[in-house]
Amino acid sequence: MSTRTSLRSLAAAALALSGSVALAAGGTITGKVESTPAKFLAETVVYLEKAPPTGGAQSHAMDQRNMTFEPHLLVIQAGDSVKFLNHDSVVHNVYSPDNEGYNLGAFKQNEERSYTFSSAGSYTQLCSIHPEMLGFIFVAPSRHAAAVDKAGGFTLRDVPPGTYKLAIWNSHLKAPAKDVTVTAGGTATVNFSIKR
Ligand SMILES: [Cu+2]
Repeated sequence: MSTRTSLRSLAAAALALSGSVALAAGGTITGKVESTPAKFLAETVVYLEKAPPTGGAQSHAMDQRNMTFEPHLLVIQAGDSVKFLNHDSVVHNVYSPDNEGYNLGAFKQNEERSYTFSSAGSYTQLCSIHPEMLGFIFVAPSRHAAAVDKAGGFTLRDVPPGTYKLAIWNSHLKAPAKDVTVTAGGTATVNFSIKR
């Protein structure tokens, strides 16, 4: 084989490889959740039940502003941490009775506390000083998890090809998990109807 030919075939192989890598990037799962009653729709997460964790730990933030937790629902991956902020002029507390539970004490404006979530699951986010304050932190097994949008829509991107159980979490309602098969570059559509 001449040097020129082998270089040319090397370039062709590299091109083929980069093409297959782009293709292997994964597929998309999209769909819509219908909620009965509709008032709990915002408190819904769609996630892959058994998927390996993706990437390293990340840091997120949940603010306390105008006597509410913002965002109302935060979706993270097990091992991630959340910084709790306080932008109100009053003292707030941060605690959850769920799973391993935590209580980060009371802290005033512009102070913050951090917590690392080691176990997957849903955490009701409460403030002991203001019982009307309520938020949720959903700790998913992987980053293939998303809160639904205002219309109930969701999209999980870059899912490695394979067959999974697509599960749904809601603060009050439920629906069984569904099987979904993801192909490289493909889009699978899965809809849910959640009720009591
Ligand atoms: Cu408070």
